[in-house]
Amino acid sequence: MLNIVLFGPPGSGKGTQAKFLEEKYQTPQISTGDLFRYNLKNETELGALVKSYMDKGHLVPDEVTTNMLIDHLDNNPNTNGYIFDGYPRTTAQAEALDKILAEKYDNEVSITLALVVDDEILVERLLERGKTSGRADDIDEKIIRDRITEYYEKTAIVAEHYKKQGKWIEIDGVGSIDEITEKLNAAIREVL
Ligand code: B4P
Repeated sequence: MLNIVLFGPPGSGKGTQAKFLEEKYQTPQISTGDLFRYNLKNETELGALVKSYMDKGHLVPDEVTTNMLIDHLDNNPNTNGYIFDGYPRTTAQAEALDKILAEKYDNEVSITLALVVDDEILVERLLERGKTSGRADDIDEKIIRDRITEYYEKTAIVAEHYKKQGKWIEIDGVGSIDEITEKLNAAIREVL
C-alpha cells in the first residue's frame, strides 16, 4: 500500500498535485476540504455543522473531521493506498490516521510530502482562485490570512509527528505545476 500525506498551508498546491499523483499511482485522493464542500453544497446535516467553521477559515473540530474520514474510507476501500490531501491538520488527526490505517489495513503512512510556499504567494494564489471558485473562504483577504495563521498555530506542529517517524520530506512548492509534480514523484520513488 502507498499512503501519501500531502501537507502544506492553504494554497500550497496540495489539491492541485493530488490529482496528478492519484492518476499515476492509482491511489485515490481524499480531500477533507472537498468532502466538507460536498456536504455544504448538498445541505446535509454535516454541511450545516461545518459551515460556520469553514466560512471563517477555521479548522472543523477533530472528531467531526475524523469521523467523516472513517466513513469515506469505509465506503471507498482501496488496497493500493490513498493520497490524503488536507488531513491530518492537527496532531490528534495524525494520531487518528495512524490508528485508522493500522486497524483497517494493518498499514501506515508511507511518506509525508510537505509543500513549502511563502505566505504572500499563498495569499496571491488564493485570491486568484477566489475570482472563479465561488469559495467563501477564498474571496476575503482577512479570511485567507486567518487560514494561514490557523495553519501556523495548529497544523505546522504536525511536522514533529512525522519527523519522529522519519517520514517527513519538504518540497519547494514554488515553480511550475509540472516541476513540482516531478519533485514529488522523485521523493515517492525513494519509498516505492
Ligand atoms: P482545503 O480544501 O484543504 O483547502 P486549501 O487548504 O485551500 O487547499 P487546496 O488543496 O484546495 O488548494 P491548493 O493548495 O491545491 O480546506 C478548506 C477548509 O476545510 C479549511 O480551511 C477547513 O475549514 C476545512 N478542513 C479541511 N480539512 C480539514 C481538517 N483535516 N481538519 C479540520 N478542518 C479541515 O491550490 C490553491 C491555488 O493555488 C489554486 O488556485 C491552484 O491553481 C494554485 N496553484 C497550485 N499550485 C500552483 C503553482 N505551482 N503555481 C501557481 N499556482 C498554483
